[in-house]
Amino acid sequence: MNRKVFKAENIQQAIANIKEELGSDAMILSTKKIPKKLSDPYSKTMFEVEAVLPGTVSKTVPSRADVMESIKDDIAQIKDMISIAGFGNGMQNMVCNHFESVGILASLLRAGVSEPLASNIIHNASAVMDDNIQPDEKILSLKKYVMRQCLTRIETKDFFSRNNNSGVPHVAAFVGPTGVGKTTTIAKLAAMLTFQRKMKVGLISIDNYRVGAFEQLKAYASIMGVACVPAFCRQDLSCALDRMRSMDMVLIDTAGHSHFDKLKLDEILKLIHSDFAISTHLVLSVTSESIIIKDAASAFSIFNPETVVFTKIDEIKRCGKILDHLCDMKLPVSLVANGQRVPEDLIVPDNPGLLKIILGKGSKEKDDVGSGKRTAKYC
Ligand SMILES: Nc1nc2c(ncn2[C@@H]2O[C@H](COP(=O)(O)OP(=O)(O)OP(=O)(O)O)[C@@H](O)[C@H]2O)c(=O)[nH]1
Ligand SMILES: [Mg+2]
Repeated sequence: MNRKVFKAENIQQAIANIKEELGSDAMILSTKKIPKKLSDPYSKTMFEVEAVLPGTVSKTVPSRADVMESIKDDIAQIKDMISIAGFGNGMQNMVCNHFESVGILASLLRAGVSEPLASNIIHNASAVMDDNIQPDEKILSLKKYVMRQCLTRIETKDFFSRNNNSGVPHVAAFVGPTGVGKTTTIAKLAAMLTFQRKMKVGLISIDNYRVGAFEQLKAYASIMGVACVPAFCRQDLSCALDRMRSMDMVLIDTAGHSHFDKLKLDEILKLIHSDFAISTHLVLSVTSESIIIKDAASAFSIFNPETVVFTKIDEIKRCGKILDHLCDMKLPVSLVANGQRVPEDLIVPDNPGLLKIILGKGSKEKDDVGSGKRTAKYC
């Protein structure tokens, strides 16, 4: 017999046995981990290594393509192990306890999901997995459970789909730190609502802080043929809303301020949160450091935002941190902006679409976990 399977408690021992029996020229065809039987407390985890003598490979191996495929898989697994080895001990323990999770865990980490969240997801997914499942099906099944775990952590809301049935326009204000893309997102959204959803849209700028802020919004509004007015005090805002009462949707652009500037945030809050029924939407750029996003989300929570908008996903390679932020914020995502082009670069994601965005970047081409197209449009 040319091919032989060697069983041992570890790979090194199996290789030693192969060398002893087949000689040091023997070629390894495959390796497999056989988990210990849960029903037998005395059973041990074993490894199976399949080996063959060199001159006999072509007769025994079904095809060269199969061998190449198996080598590719092994290399991919080694790469995954190496990438996980760069993380803390917690990750390595996780892999030891859930050997089948190597590839999926590496995908989550490569996508930018934090170590604690990635291990929590794998842990929960493994816990609900059927123990009696065949080893071959384990990886596929684990992927399915991991996707479910991720989906339970995200929520989307097509907030701006509502048409005006109530007789009064829905008024939505966009708040957030400086330069995150509030004005640009409003321009994109106004175009989408006007031209795709056939809604009557009005724009109001209450940004009296930055020079040229109103002109920026007005320029977009003029191109679209949409009404746009400034409002720099409560009376102005009241008049502006009165003028726009026949609209379906009124979008309010606010001034960007540092999340540390409580006074400025309070000024905006006083202006928009009093007699007016205005929903707020928090705009955050994914290019900001995670700690800044976290602090900003906390500071802007005084506005009690109904949804969050993530911008500039085109500027980063890995969007996994969005999953971490959604776990903290517990807000539905209404929009995702993926570029500077107005109106094209705006996505209204559904849950699977958002998950593809979150996990899509950084994952391997053929990996099921997050194989979505980065710039897929969901409008
Ligand atoms: N790459 C990229 N750039 C974007 C995106 N959204 C907005 N920008 C750019 O970000 C810059 C700031 O955009 P604004 O819309 O002015 O940001 P803002 O939040 O209104 O800024 P302030 O009003 O000053 O707080 C502009 O150069 C936009 O073109 C996006 O999704 N991707
Ligand atoms: Mg602005």
